[in-house]
Amino acid sequence: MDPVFDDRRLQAIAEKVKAGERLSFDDGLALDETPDLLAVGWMANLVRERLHGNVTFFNVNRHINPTDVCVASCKLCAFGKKARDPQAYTMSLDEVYFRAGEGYTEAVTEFHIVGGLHPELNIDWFCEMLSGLKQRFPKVHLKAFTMVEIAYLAKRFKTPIEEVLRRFKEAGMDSMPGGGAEIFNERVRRVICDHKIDGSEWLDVAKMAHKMGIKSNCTMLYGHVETAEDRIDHLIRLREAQDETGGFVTYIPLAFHPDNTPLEHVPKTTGFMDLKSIAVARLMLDNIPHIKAYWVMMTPKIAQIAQRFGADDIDGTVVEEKIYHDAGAETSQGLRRGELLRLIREAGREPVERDTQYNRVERDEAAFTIVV
Ligand code: V47
Repeated sequence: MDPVFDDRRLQAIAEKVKAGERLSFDDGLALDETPDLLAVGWMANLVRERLHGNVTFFNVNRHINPTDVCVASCKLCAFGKKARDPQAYTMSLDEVYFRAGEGYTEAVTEFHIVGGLHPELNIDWFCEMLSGLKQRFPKVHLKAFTMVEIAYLAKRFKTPIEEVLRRFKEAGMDSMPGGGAEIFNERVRRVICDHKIDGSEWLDVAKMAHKMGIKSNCTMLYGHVETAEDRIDHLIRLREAQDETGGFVTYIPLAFHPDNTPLEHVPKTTGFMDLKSIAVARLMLDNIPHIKAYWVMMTPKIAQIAQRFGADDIDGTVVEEKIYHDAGAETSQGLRRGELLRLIREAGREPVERDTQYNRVERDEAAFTIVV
């Protein structure tokens, strides 16, 4: 029997959700603002099970951050450093290949590659990095560069965005991660990332990539100075772009971690808000196939519960994450495959290992008692 909600607005939204109708901006706001988290979670779970049944996806991946040198000074970030900072680093190409191969087993199916906006590393350098990685690890999917990095390289080296994307695709870039979207609202961007491309430019680069056959993810950074209206506006702008291109594969809400950033005074997000962000996204983003509860950011505990609040993905083993750990994340640097399986199974879901394009990866489980 369906539950009856005290909040009349939620009852009307639930009818729309059951009928598979698109939700409006006002519906989104009502979902974001209600304290009835269980009602929102119930609806999101309905949609999630309609789309993916009982399956929770995970992958076996490694993050590579070739440099933390960044010309931008975004207040949200604890990762980027100025070139003159003695603690800043930039890997040589050999170091990138070494890092990629460290602990490499046949298990790794994806390298997630993002870095700062380095003033010296040029388009050729990145092409060489991509082709060098492909040569050494031909079976590994290269999910590389945010829209922000692409737009920066285009501007810095006076090359059209389309040309940068074309060259990277030819060199081996298979798809793009969803970072750098933050919150599209300009007032908020001026506070948290005033040196970054604006929201429309982020969307334009994403749409161009999609039209060139390069799929990407998308994100939203929440829990800083944004309002509920800003969050729903962000989701609707992603939904509109997706109507146009169909190129977003997965949406990942990212909770702001204030430690070691100029916004250190901002309180950390709560479990309530983290779960709400997953559930509202599942309901609003009716055209984006997957919602990821990124355990590094939400903690494995919340990412596990999120599997019953709209999420169908928990990300992967990750291995050596820097961006969140520089901002005070207390989660570990990587999760073992067995631990991911335990989290998913305990939530009553069936773990399915996927590659970046959500093809199932078949494994001999017995071979995974030690590695990864
Ligand atoms: O672009 C930076 C955010 C993003 C902080 O596509 C911060 O599969 C919180 O995009 N507190 C990088 N967030 C992470 C990212 C991502 C992660 C996992 C999977 C995928 C995917 C993408 O993290 C940045 C920025 O939006 N970020 N600093 C901070 N202090």
